Formats: sequence, structure tokens, C-alpha cells
Amino acid sequence: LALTFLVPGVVAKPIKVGFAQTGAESAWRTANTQSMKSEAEKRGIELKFADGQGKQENQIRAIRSFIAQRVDAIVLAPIVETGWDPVLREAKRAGIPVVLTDRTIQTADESLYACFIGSDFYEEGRMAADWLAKKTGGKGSIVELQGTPGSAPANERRRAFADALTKHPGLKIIDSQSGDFRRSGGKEVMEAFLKKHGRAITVVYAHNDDMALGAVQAIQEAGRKPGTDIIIVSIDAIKEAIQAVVDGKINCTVECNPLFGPKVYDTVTKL
Ligand code: GZL
Repeated sequence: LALTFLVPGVVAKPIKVGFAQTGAESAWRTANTQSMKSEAEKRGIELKFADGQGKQENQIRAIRSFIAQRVDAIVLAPIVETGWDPVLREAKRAGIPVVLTDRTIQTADESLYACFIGSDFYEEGRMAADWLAKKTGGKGSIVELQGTPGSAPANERRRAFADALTKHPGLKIIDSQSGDFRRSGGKEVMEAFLKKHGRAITVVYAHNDDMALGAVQAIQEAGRKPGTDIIIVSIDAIKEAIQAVVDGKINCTVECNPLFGPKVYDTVTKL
């Protein structure tokens, strides 16, 4: 009886959220994870965090575990666009809403997720191309460092850039390969491009800054000046890339904000 009087209101139990993250491939991803963890902490949300380590099957396994733990909501940053319907149907059957964040998926059944919270990758690719056309006067031989194969940002940033280049026939993509959004990938692919194309390369278009910074290293080790001999345009605007712009080693980086925590948890709370 005393306890009843001592605790007059119902003490709401904390919201339980399962978050299936792609992995830890880039500085952008680290900032995104940090935002999701610190904001949950601030709001007293019980966050179950799963690092997908770059593999879709790990994310699918994590979602199944969140369903078994009866979380209140699932947040997914889908590493690739396809292959999600079966596990999202299981979440729907369990009555657990799914919020897509950062990247989108391809599905015929839009009822499988509540909403998408993320950036417009097509717009980012278009902005990169438009800036490049102005910077180069519409002339140049471009090598492209693509993001993770099959991921929405890689697909959209590639499509948008190619679409924008149709207006500038003097700008040609002479080679394109995935560095998987990793600095090491950007460096290795750029080393191969430099061996294959040498001085024909006048521009690098990187789908993210980590790969652009890897390319900067490869260009320097080849005895050329990044930002001067070779123009570099990239996406994310991580701190280290902005410093490289100040230092003249990267010429442009298009911002892509990773700090989704507040908006995601506002949405989860509403759901
Ligand atoms: C973009 C995000 C991309 C970043 C990369 O929203 O999915 O993945 O551009 C990250 O840095 O690895």
C-alpha cells in the first residue's frame, strides 16, 4: 500500500530500440554510430546496437534477434538496397515498426517500413558534378572511386554524376571501381588507376571522403600533387576532408550529415 502511495503515477518503462548498423567502414559511419548511441543515452532509450561488420546477413541476423527480444522499434541502416523483404515481413508480423535510416531499400511492399530518414544521394552526386564542370571548364578525364557495391549511396551518387555529365561532353569518366567506402580501398584502387592511366587522369570523383583521402596518399606516393595536378571532388565533408580542402589537397567535398540520432528517436517515439 505504502509503495502505491509512494509511486502515484505509472513509471513509464524505457523504449527499447534495436539498431542494425552497416559496420564501421568510414569516419562518417563512426559519427553516425556515435550520434545514435549518445542520443539514446540522453533520452533514456534502451538501445540494442548491432554492428553488421559490412555484411547483410549479419544485419538480418540482428533484426531477427531484436524481434525475439520484443523491442519496441527496429532501426536499420541497410548496407545494400535489396534482399530485405523476408526479414521485414517477420518484423511486420511481430508488430514491430521499422525505421530505415541513412540508406534506402528496393521493395515492392512499402508497408514493410514506417519511413526513411537519410540524405538525398542523387542531389549530392549532381552537386559534385556541377561544381566540377565549373572548376574544370567542362574538360577532364575522370576516375571514379565507387562506394559499396549495391548500396543506395553508391548507386545514386554514380547515376547522378553520370546524368549531370551528359551536359558536359568534355568531361569523361575513363575508369570506375569500388573502394567500398574505405580509405584503404580508395588508396589501392587509385594506385591501380595511376599505373593504368598515368598522367591521363586529371580528376578523381570519390563517393566518400575516406576513399578520397586514400587517393590523396596514392597520388602523393606517385610523385604528383593532389588538388593541383589532379582535381579531387568527394562527398561527406568529414573534418579531415575539410582540413584537406584547407590544405589544397582535396578541392571540394559535398556535405552529407551523419547526425541522425535526434530525428530517428523523435520518429521512434511517435511510432
Ligand atoms: C551516406 C552513407 C555512406 C557515407 C560513407 O549516407 O551511407 O556510407 O557517404 C559511409 O562514408 O560509409
